[in-house]
Amino acid sequence: MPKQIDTILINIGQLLTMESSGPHAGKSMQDLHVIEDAVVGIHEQKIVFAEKKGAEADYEADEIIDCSGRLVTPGLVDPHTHLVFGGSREKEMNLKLQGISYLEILAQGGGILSTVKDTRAASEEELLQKGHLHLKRMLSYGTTTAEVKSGYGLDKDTELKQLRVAKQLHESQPIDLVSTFMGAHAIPPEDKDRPDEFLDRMLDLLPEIKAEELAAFADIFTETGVFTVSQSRRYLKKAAEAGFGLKIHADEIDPLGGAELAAELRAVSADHLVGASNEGIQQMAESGTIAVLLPGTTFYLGKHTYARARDMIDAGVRVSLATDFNPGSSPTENIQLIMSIAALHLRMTAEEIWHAVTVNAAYAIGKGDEAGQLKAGRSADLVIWQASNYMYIPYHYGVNHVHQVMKNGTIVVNREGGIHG
Ligand code: IZC
Ligand code: ZN
Repeated sequence: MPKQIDTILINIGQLLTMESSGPHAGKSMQDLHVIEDAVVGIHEQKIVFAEKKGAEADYEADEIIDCSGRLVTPGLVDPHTHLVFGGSREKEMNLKLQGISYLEILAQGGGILSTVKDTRAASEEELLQKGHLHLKRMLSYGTTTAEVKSGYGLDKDTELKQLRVAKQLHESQPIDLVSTFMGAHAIPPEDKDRPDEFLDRMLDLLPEIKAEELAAFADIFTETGVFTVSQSRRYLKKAAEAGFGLKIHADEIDPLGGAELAAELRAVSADHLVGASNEGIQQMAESGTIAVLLPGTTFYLGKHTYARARDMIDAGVRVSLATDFNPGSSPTENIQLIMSIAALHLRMTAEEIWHAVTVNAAYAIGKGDEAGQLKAGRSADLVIWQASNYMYIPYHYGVNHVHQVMKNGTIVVNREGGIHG
């Protein structure tokens, strides 16, 4: 008697299961296992099998999805976003054209601080509606799990408001969200001359955030004109003591030693790393801290020096990629575009890139056991692409290659289209 299950995907041209017992480090990111002519079985929201054709022989399904030779991969994981915010910053584009830098705009009370003003003024309802719009777009590009940071409040009420909105968003739309408390994103104008007292006030929020289960991670912007390495060390140590996983905005613009700090504190991830030193890279390889690279931000800031992904991979670092979706330095929900920029400017291969947006990204947000891989028992989160092979996605840039997105066994995005490549 065949076993009855909900759904079988047949005629998969290429299947990437990304099956792995941990994040891929360094050169092993090149080892991509591709199954040609594959099938995937799904029952009660979970994967039953994801294998070569033939595995379906013992099963019958209520629904057959014919993939007609398309590529199928795990749902993508975007491990660094700032997607809950008020307002937008299109007016800063002209300032950039005049040669005013990101940190100069911030020092003049714009940049992050302009979004802080708008986020403080926005109601919870407004933030929710806006968040829904952005998440709908992220999902349409194939993202089924994402991280989201607070940090546009910089006061108790607004930080908690942002985190509560993120929790409601997690519960009310398909993308699974992991929250990070980033009260240490900038120094608000009212605390301009007392950054340490400001950080203490943000640390005081940790017990409440923990009790309400509003965030799993704490993060800080370690940068010139924002927080120093020693302020960051003190802050993150307290956050770790309070039970939070650690993330750091490290060496984004100026090389301050953020990578070394991340390794020293055994942070789960260090993000940006454009200016990371050789020592910092080596230490991250040893500590297992995942590098979350954000090349869309470098591109959008109009810079020509990108994070040294090749050196990181050679040194054995676990590398991941994210959009950094935010209203200032990376206004895009499109992780496929980031995959193309990673190929062109980080010189990462397609094989490395697929690890960076699935399994490694999931580990970077503490979800390695749940997301980023297709294997029996896991949630059926997957993308059916309008392409026949995995190399095609970073290659044909700036457009959306999604055919269908499945979340927990249900098709949640359906875009008609042919097959490229
Ligand atoms: O709103 O500018 N780098 N934080 C640190 C950001 C970029 C987000 C922003
Ligand atoms: Zn960021």
